[in-house]
Amino acid sequence: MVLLPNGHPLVAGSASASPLVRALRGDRPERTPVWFMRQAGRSLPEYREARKGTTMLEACLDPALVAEITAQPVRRHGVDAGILFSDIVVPLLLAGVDVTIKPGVGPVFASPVRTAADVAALPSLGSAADRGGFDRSLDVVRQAVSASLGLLGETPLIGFAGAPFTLAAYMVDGGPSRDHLEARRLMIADPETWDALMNWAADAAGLFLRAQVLAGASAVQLFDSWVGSVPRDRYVARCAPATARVFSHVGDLEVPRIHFGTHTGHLLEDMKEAGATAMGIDVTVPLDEAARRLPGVPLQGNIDPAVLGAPWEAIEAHVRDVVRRGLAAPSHVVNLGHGVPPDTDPEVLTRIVDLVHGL
Ligand code: 1CP
Repeated sequence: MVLLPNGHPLVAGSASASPLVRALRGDRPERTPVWFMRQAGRSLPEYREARKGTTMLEACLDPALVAEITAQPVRRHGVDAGILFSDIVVPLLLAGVDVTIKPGVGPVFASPVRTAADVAALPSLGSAADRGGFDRSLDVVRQAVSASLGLLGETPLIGFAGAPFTLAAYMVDGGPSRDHLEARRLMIADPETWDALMNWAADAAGLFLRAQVLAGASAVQLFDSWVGSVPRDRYVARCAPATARVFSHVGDLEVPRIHFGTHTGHLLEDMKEAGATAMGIDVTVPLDEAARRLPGVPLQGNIDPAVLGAPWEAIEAHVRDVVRRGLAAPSHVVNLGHGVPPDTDPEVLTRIVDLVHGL
């Protein structure tokens, strides 16, 4: 059994009996759990207020502020989970990579990583055992998790990381890109350099996840948001092994492992195979179809974020349809098919939570 720093067994206590964790383990709790990807963020006025005068990455490194922002959507909407307020590039920053988050744009890297020499020049990560520089720098994440648990009470916290392809898509391109062309080029032109970069990103993400779980996160989600641009054979050969390496960093910890990407209909089985215990489904695959393709696998998703701006009757009909299709899976955590659009009326999200809880 793994013990938390406070001496309590991992995933003991109320959070492990929560509807979220029960559903992620394949159970159907009385209340269907619901949370929203990007539930903490610009759709909330209290978030915009809390973030005033602080850059995104400064905010991610301030444990008290992280806890407050993590708790905001739980307080407001009554969702069944908090997700740590952070970003997929935070472990890269903590490892010593020169990255910023440009408002309205996203992650931007000072030096794109494109050659064997660029990969060799990435900071060493050491291992959790040797308490090297990276492990020590993760203390701020551990503090942020602890502070969040303090505000969340009985509500479980989800830890997360970016999967190696999605991290590499930013690192190779140097920032957000439409089709991740530079990354997909490197994957084909120089597979050795690509694999080395993927393994580095896998260890950074894996150690980040592990730190969150050991500090008390009840479940993890690995975001491979952009891997849908990769054809299946190349996913299996050049992406899945590194994703499996991320999951192996938390494989001995008894927490559910959710895996999610957009436009990944062609990859669902392979993504599950890489080591997930539950799958997040994007809007392009109906949940009943996903359930047929992933027998026995708990599913999460997949309300279309585009419906959030529609009249309530259309939203309600869509949510009911998603929940009905989700009955084909052993269990279902209701979520969106991707993140909350920043201009979403937060009252709509609260109403969806009430609707799902009442069904
Ligand atoms: O409630 C939450 O979900 C908040 C925590 C969170 C998470 C899980 C943030 C805060 N970022 C993420 C993960 C993340 N970051 C992903 C995977 C999830 C997804 O697909 O949505 C990705 C791809 C990123 C990269 C990123 N960071 C982008 C996307 C850029 C692109 O390529 O189009 C952006 C805009 C950011 C910045 C960011 N991260 C988080 C917030 C709230 C913001 C906006 C910052 C701001 O307030 O200006």
